[in-house]
Amino acid sequence: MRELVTAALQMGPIQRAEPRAAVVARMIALLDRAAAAGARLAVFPELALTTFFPRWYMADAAEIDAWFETEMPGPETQPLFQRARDHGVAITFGYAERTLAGQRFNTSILTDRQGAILGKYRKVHLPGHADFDPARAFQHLEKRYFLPGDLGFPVWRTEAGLQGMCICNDRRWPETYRVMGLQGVEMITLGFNTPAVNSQNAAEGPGDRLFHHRLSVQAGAYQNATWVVAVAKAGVEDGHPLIGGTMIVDPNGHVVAESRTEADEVLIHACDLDLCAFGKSTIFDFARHRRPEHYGAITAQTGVVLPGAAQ
Ligand code: CDV
Repeated sequence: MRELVTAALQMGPIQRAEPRAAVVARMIALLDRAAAAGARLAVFPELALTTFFPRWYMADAAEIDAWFETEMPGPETQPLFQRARDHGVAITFGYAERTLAGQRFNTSILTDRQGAILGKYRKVHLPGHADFDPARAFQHLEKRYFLPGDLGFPVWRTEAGLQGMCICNDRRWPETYRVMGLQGVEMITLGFNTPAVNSQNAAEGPGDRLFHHRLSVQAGAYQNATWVVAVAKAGVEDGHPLIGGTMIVDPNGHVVAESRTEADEVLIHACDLDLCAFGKSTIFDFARHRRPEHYGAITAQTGVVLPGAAQ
C-alpha cells in the first residue's frame, strides 16, 4: 500500500475586486484544515489567485498584465509556500503566468513537501475565442490572454509516486490522460473554472455541465488506471455562476469523494497509488494491447477529414 493522503481544496468564488492577499489568506486557511486532517498533498483550482478574468474583454496591456504573476513564488504567494513548507504538505495550484519574454500562459505548478517547485504545466487545450464575441451570453477569452502550453504533459516522480497535471478544459480530451498514462502516471491533478451555463447554448445548464465533467474525469481515470483529483473554483463570481463538482476519482473510475457546496470546502482521501497496478497490468496494459499503427490520425491531423476527401 502506497497511501498519499490528498486534499482537494475547492475554492468558492473570488470577486474581481478581491485582492491577492485576501485570496492567499483563504488558501492558507484551507491548507491548515488539510494539514490538520493529515494531508500530504493539497490541490487547489485553476487560476486560484484571482477571479476567472478571461470572462472580461480587455484591450489594455497593463490592465491584462495585472492579472498575471511574473514570479512564483512572488511577494503575495510566498506566505502560502511558507505555510506548506511548515506543514510538510506538497501543493499544486493554477495561476496566470507572464514570462520574462512577455508570453502569457495558463499555468499550474507542483511543489514537493519542502515547498520547492518540482514541476510546471501550461494549459494545452485553451477553450473560447480571441476577440469580443457579441453572439455569446458572456465572453470566454482564454485564446486572447494565453498562448497554448509549450511543455507537453510531463509526469514527475514525486516522493509519493508518479504525478502529472492538466488544467480544466484539458480534462475533456482523452489525449491528455493517455500521454500521461504512457508515462505510467498514478495521479493526475487538475483545477477548473467551468461556467454553469454554456455561453453559446442556454439550454446546457449546470446538470449537463456536471455530467460532462464527471464523464470526462471518470473515463480518463479508468482508461489510464490512475487517480484523478479535479478541483473547482465554484459559485457566483461577479454575477457569473461556476459549477462545483470537486472530486477525487480512483483508478477504476469511481468517485470516492465529491464536494457538496460551491464554497471553500475540503475533501480528504487516502489515495492508495498501488491501486493503479491492476488496471495497468491487465485491461490497460498498454504494451500488450495498444495498436499505435492504427492511431496515426490522432497526431497527423487536427480537424475531421471526411472519408474520400482529398488530403
Ligand atoms: N476554464 C475552462 O477551461 N473552462 C472550460 C469551459 C469553457 C467549457 C471547461 O472545459 O470547463
